[in-house]
Amino acid sequence: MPDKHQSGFVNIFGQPNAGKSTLLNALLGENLVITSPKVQTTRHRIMGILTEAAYQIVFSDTPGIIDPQYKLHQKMMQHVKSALEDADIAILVHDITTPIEELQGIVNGMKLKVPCLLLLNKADLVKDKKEIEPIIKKYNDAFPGWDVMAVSAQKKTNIDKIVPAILRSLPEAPPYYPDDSMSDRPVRFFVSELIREQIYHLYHEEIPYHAAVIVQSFEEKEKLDVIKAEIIVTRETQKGILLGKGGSMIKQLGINARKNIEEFLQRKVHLELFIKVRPKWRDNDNYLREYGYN
Ligand SMILES: Nc1nc2c(ncn2[C@@H]2O[C@H](COP(=O)(O)OP(=O)(O)OP(=O)(O)O)[C@@H](O)[C@H]2O)c(=O)[nH]1
Ligand SMILES: [Mg+2]
Repeated sequence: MPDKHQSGFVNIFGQPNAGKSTLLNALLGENLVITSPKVQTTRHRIMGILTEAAYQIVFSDTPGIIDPQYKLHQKMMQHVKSALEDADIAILVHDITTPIEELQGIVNGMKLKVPCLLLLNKADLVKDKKEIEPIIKKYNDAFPGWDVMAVSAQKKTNIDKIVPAILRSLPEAPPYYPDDSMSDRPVRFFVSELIREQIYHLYHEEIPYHAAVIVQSFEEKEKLDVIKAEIIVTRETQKGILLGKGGSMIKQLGINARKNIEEFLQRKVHLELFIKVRPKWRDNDNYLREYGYN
């Protein structure tokens, strides 16, 4: 054992689509949480644990901060609140191409009391690299006392500078989790997320926002895992869109999701998808609980 061991909770916050989940995956070197080009992809607080001999960093990905429009949104913002309460360090992810005022808006509502690392993400989108220094300076001036860095979670630029910055203020403590744990969530959760991710990638307009996914059964057979999952939507018409012409869309969804699930589980998978219509599930406490949005 090294003489000094650091551990703590480093929780990731920011606006929808800023790249929080992509960042967590880059930090872990693994595709643990789902990402998509659409806003409001992440709906839960999801831990991703990074363990080394001298430290354990318990990261939490969180939903993008929004004004709640329905109960599902309220639940999502409760996940953000819980992460605000136990953070030892906050990572704020801000899309470098969006105005500083938007960040100020969410920061004012957060009342952060812990050290903060501000990551200006998507720095790859700044064509003229000479512009980056002045942008960092602008944020340094607006948020005195914070560490500010320009990074690209997607291109993995400056990602290796994040852990050293965290270790400068991570508490000295023994590890919170066994050294082989990756997350606080069970395999079934990640399987349902991988299906939901493909809904975000394949469908447009309201479909992703009206859909929930729940794994009904998961049987480990000798040669493969047999997984049955349900996709819940709010209207019959959405069911039709999900199916597509002659079932072509849901077939594609199954193929894409299965590929990613197999990669995640490192096992062959047989995936069966069912669609259920549950009007207004996003505003119904019982359904929200049933679908894992406690
Ligand atoms: N160009 C560029 N795109 C990025 C970068 N990081 C993330 N993205 C893209 O931005 C989009 C949103 O990324 P996510 O990681 O899902 O964003 P998020 O902040 O977790 O979003 P929510 O969960 O909806 O709050 C995806 O299409 C990513 O591929 C980056 O460094 N550069
Ligand atoms: Mg996310």
